[in-house]
Amino acid sequence: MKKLLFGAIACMAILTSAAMSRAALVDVSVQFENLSPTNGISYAPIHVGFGNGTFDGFDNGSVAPAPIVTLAELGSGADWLPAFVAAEPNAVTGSLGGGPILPGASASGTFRVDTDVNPFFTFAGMVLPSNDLFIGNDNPQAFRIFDNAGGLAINQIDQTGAQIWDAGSEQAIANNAAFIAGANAGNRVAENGVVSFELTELQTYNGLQTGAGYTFDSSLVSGATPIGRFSFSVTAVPEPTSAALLGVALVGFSLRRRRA
Ligand SMILES: [Ca+2]
Ligand SMILES: [Ca+2]
Repeated sequence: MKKLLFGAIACMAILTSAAMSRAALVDVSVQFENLSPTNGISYAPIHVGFGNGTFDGFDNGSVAPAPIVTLAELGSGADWLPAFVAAEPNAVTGSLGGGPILPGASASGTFRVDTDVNPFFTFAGMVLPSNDLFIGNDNPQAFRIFDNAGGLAINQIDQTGAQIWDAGSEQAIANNAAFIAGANAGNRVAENGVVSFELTELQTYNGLQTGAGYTFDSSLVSGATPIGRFSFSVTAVPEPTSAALLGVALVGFSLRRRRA
């Protein structure tokens, strides 16, 4: 009987320590839908990260930092993603979509995130066509996706036309714009401005053929027009370590029980 009691206590101790050491890991799926009307705006791949809320990629009213400039002018996350990880070595980052995300289309990705370490979501993506327009969150703590229990605190983030930023880095000249047929996006004329909300600049590209073949129409996108939506869903990560421990504990328990 003593052995049985000891076995039960040992079993509980192992299970308790397994539960306490458990990281709050989830697989979070992120989908970005381009809600812009047909012939409205498209997007370059959307770059995202889950972090601790300290990486701040840009500020409204200030000169855009270099990583946001390359992202807003050419759609690339080649500077922004490393800048995120340099600021937050434990952040989980990635990109949604491998090419332009056209009106009505979606792009998605799945990320393994420790909800205790990286509860905040940050995003940045170039608006197409444009010279330096983008969407993104100025405040790195604007979207706390996970609550303290590791559940989803936010399952959707909506964007409208009024939330489009101008990086203030490149003048709006259609011949130098990305996603305009025949233009050379590698050319640029410096704007020497600051980051600001900017919607009217889209008129620069009206009536021009986009890289996807449709003719762009800025009148389809007003400040209130839904232009994008992030949706989140989570799946718990199986825990091989605690499952194995549970197995060992149960075997030990039943052996002791048989002997007693
Ligand atoms: Ca900021
Ligand atoms: Ca500009």
